[in-house]
Amino acid sequence: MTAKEYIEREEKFGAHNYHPLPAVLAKGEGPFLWDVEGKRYYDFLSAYSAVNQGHRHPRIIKALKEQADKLTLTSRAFYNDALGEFEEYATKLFGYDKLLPMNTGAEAVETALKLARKWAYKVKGIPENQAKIITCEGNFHGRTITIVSFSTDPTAKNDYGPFTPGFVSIPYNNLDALAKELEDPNVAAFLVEPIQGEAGINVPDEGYLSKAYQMCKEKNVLFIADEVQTGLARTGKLLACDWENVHPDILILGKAISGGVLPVSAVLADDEIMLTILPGEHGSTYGGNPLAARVAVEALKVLVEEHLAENAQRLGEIFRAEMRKLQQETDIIELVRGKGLLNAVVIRPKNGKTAWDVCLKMIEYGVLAKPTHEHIIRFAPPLVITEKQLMDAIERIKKAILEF
Ligand code: IF1
Repeated sequence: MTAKEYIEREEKFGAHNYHPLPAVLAKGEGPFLWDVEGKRYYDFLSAYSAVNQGHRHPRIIKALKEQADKLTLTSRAFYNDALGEFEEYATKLFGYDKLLPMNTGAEAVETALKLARKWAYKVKGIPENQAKIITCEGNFHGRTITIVSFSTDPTAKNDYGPFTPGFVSIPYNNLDALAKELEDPNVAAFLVEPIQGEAGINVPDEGYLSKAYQMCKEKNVLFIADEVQTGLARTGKLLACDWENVHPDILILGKAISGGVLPVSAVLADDEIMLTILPGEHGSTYGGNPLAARVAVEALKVLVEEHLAENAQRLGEIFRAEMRKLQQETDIIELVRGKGLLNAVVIRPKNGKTAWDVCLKMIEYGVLAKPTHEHIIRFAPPLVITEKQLMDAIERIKKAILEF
């Protein structure tokens, strides 16, 4: 089959809830992807930071295969011999009493919101059904009806009402707005992305997270960090919150916790919060399955043992410096921003050409990246990329951009 035929089949039989770039991929390894015609690309999306460890990392695939030959799913009706290892490894790595495993990022966010509400009623003493959760404008936390209830993106939200009440929205990176909302004694939690991904790699001012955390503590409000995209070495530290030495009350992880192999997500918190949910009050059929648990442990160990945070930090500096050099050569680049290997280049649309057209041109030169909004291109390669590979990819990106 040709690429065109693959695309037509998906268009015909699949729902139209995505508009993919026209690359039909068939194989991946490390920082590379290959299409059905055998053309090789540098992957600069990393499945939205799910493949931080690179495609098909040998250690993770080995863990997957070994466990697949033994046991894949038991449900939580019984114990299994793998989940405890995942819980122990992750809680010690991130410094929490307990872990609650789920599958997708959205489910982990939902879990965190449920925990915050339970804690509000059982520990903080907020009157029944009065708990409020503060969220940020421009957020992206997933696709469930409750989560889109506090989205400010009409595309994600429109026509999905009626919405879940109990959420308020404040401008991101604005401590005054946070202070005002925190005056309400019924506030249970503040939910925040350390860097806003969908909003265009929106990096807050230095001190924002630590100040916000401190303000929450003063009001006995839980600080919930959604590190689904920013976590797990992507920004040059194990967690983006580590940049400001913030230890969130509730930590949400997903994506790279399985290295792009299976949907695995997790919520971490201490006993005071986690033990408010009692047996039968929350769960998931696949959450904590032994296959996912083995894969997750190996995926986390790879991040730590291969020093991928350090690599992301070092190569991120190089990437931004090279893009800023390029900015001197062309007026099409308005801005370069990011942290570690989570970066965005903001384009000045020219002659009706947008970030989408730049991405199409990059495909020609063997680089896959995805626009967010009309004018922003996200650059987030797997963290196993080497400096030599990065420089090769940058040359290709430069060529594509300079053609505009
Ligand atoms: C899609 C963006 C990225 C997330 C944060 C929770 C979730 C996500 C911070 C939910 C998911 C995705 C999903 C993907 C697009 C994408 C995305 F462009 F929308 F913003 F990564 F940048 N918290 N992010 O970023 O996790 O339930 O999907 O496992 O196609 O919707 P999920």
